[in-house]
Amino acid sequence: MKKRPPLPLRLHVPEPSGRPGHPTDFSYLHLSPAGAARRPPVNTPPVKTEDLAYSLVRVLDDEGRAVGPWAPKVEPADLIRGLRAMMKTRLFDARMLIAQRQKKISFYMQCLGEEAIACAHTQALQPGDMCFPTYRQQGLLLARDDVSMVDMMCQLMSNPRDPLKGRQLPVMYSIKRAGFFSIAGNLANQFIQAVGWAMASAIKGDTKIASAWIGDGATAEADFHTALTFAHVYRAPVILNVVNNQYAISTFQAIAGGEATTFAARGVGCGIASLRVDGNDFLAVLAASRWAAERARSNLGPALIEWVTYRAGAHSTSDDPSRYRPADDWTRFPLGDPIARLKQHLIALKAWSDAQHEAAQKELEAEVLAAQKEAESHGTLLDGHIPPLESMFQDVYQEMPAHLKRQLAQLEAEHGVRS
Ligand SMILES: Cc1ncc(C[n+]2csc(CCOP(=O)(O)OP(=O)(O)O)c2C)c(N)n1
Ligand SMILES: [Mg+2]
Repeated sequence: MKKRPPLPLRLHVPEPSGRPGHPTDFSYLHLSPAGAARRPPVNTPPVKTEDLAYSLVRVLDDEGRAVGPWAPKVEPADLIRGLRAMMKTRLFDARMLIAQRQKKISFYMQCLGEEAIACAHTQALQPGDMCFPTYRQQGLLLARDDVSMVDMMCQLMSNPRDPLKGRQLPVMYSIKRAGFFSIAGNLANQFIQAVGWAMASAIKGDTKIASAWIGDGATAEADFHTALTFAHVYRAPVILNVVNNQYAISTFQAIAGGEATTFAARGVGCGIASLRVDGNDFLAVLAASRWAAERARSNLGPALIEWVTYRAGAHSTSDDPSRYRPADDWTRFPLGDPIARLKQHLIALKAWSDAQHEAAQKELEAEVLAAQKEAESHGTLLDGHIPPLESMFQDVYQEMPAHLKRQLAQLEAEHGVRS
């Protein structure tokens, strides 16, 4: 018998199902109907969550009803608070995007379409818990009453009232008392930091948990996998959030490994209880976040949650998504708009109305505008109001060493700064 010549080997390179001019085929998402996914007890062993890592936890159905075992017990007042937080986040983003175009800010990143994830998650956390966010979780701050929009805007404008004194890129907030760890531009390190913080909390016998954040693209970094190993081995009290918004700048999520499996399935493989959840469904986000938080708080170990959502806007102000995907892609995304979905639910409950929605929109618009006016009164990038030069010598050492004292004196002599 003649031997068949060996097959030439080839690699598989995933391709997105949509391109400019070609509408995306979203069937790759493998959605489950609302209410279909089961809700296991919080002490379920990780291996028993396998089916939930491949299906999709959803609560809100197409009519805006809350259905199935994940429907959370929640007061309409808290849902209204959540709705307003999402609306405020969207308005804040829209205004800051314009401010960047007006050159008042050097750079901006919106979370358009992803607002439910941060705004609902924050309702499942307690004071003292610590989030290790990426640049797309501004909703964690905007959902809180104790964080000033003016301070956030001053950080974006790098003006003298910037609490971070111009030392961070715009958007890279740091507000410890609000449970918001300093954002780093280096992707994925949030995950190991969060797991380490959670382990320290347990070592101290504290009661605070950590919440780690990462995007679909950044899961391809080694830090993600290191974090999963430590979280699993020591049962660290941490929630591991993977925000799958379908893109990492222009790169489709399949390139980071979301084509033949799910990001949630990474957790199960590492011995971590995992869920894949509709990230545009405020109620599902709240229910899954509570489940994971209770698990972490009860020494039952970490949980990984893949939030399925869509990055409706550009990656950042330096990006133009119409170059690599259909410009109207978001309008076809099957999980819809998180604000519209919660609004529909509240109206169905008779706890909200179109008129109330419109009034809230106007009120929040005025609030964001007033904050912007106040922030701009401290200066923007346009008028060159930056933190004083001598501030770069501050907060570095407890006692300023001799060489820095010399440099500061030199600066004073040359530029007339106060020492
Ligand atoms: C270690 C590292 N590699 C690359 C980059 C450049 N970079 C910034 S954002 C980004 C895409 C991240 O995508 P994803 O993790 O999906 O998060 P998303 O922006 O979609 O929220 C890349 C590659 C970086 N900041 N850090
Ligand atoms: Mg992404």
